[in-house]
Amino acid sequence: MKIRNAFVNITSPGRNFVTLKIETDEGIYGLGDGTLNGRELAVASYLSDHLIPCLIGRDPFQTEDIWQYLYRGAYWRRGPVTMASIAAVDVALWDIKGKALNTPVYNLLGGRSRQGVMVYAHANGKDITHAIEDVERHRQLGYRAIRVQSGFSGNKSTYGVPKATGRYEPAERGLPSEYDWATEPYLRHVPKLFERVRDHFGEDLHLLHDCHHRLTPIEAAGLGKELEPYHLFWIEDPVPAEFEEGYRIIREHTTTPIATGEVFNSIWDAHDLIRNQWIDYIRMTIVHGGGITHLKKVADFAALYHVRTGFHGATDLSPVTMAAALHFNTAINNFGIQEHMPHSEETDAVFSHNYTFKDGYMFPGDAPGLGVDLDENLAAQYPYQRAYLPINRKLDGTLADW
Ligand code: GCO
Ligand code: MG
Repeated sequence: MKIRNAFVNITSPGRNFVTLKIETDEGIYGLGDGTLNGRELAVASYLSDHLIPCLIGRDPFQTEDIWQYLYRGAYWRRGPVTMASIAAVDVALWDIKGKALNTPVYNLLGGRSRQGVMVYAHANGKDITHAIEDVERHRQLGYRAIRVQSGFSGNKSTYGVPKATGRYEPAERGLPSEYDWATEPYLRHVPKLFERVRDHFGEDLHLLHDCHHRLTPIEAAGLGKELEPYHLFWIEDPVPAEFEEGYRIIREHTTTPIATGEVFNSIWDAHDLIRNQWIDYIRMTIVHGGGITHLKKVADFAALYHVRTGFHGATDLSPVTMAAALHFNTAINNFGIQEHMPHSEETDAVFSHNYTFKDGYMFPGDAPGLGVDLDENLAAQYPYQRAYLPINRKLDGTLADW
């Protein structure tokens, strides 16, 4: 079998997605996700202008060699644009391989290691009372693990909580909008939030929280300590994740588990964090981490240090990535949890898929390959729309981490 052609699809059914479709001379095709929130067109160009010409005529079964060719062969390694582009190719090739061998991708990665993939949902509210209502709503939907974010006095708006009513969506159309940020009221607020949530729901639920890169190591260490009585599943991205040694300070002070890495794109971003056991969960996922081929190596390395996976799964990761992650999570031994932020109906209509949700677990389905398809006619009805993640400023105007 040979790769005959490949092309990039950009569509915006509620939000932007970049999808690579690789076609073979035997009529089998595969899909890969290359969505990089707010930088979609850079990946599309990297794929169309630089990668696709190198793929034509190659054997799509050679996932390892093609990965090495695109990674080592470029000389310029790593970085989110490069690695999302390589991931799009890699995942499309695994999809082709599964379809050609008539088996779901999880069977190519070791087979089933578990019955289902535990996922966590997002609950949020403009204050603690509304957040508790949203936790209850998700509990009734069957979720056993719930991330909780809430607004607090001292900040007009914050990460994870929609500004107006409606779903929370990370990117907003148009140019970047601006939010304000004050650390002190946030640090006073979060322990109260989890005290109330635990009081209300007891110990049965797994509770998670995303600090979204906003604290200093010593602030995060203090927060982790104050949260210990509420037994969180994790706190996520307590400090900007490229600052690896910051995690050592957090670790020295608290036993609250730590997750990070959704912005990582290489094993070298996580190497010290893992080998020093400064984190418990690695969040780098398939689309931003160079695809299945690279993530398999990362997961195996992490397993040596009792670090488990907790893949990023916000709405900017397309259903193609969700499917790939579910196959991956089904097969590896050191799976921890998977983030699940359901896509809009428009997105699900453009990307029909075989994966399902029931009682807090997701299942990849048994269709050959990944079990996702792209309705190109419907996709064409949703042209790309410029969108960005917001930016964050301290109350005096200083630019801060979003
Ligand atoms: C999460 C993330 C997202 C990101 C977004 C960036 O944990 O789900 O932090 O909300 O901000 O995916 O594109
Ligand atoms: Mg996050």
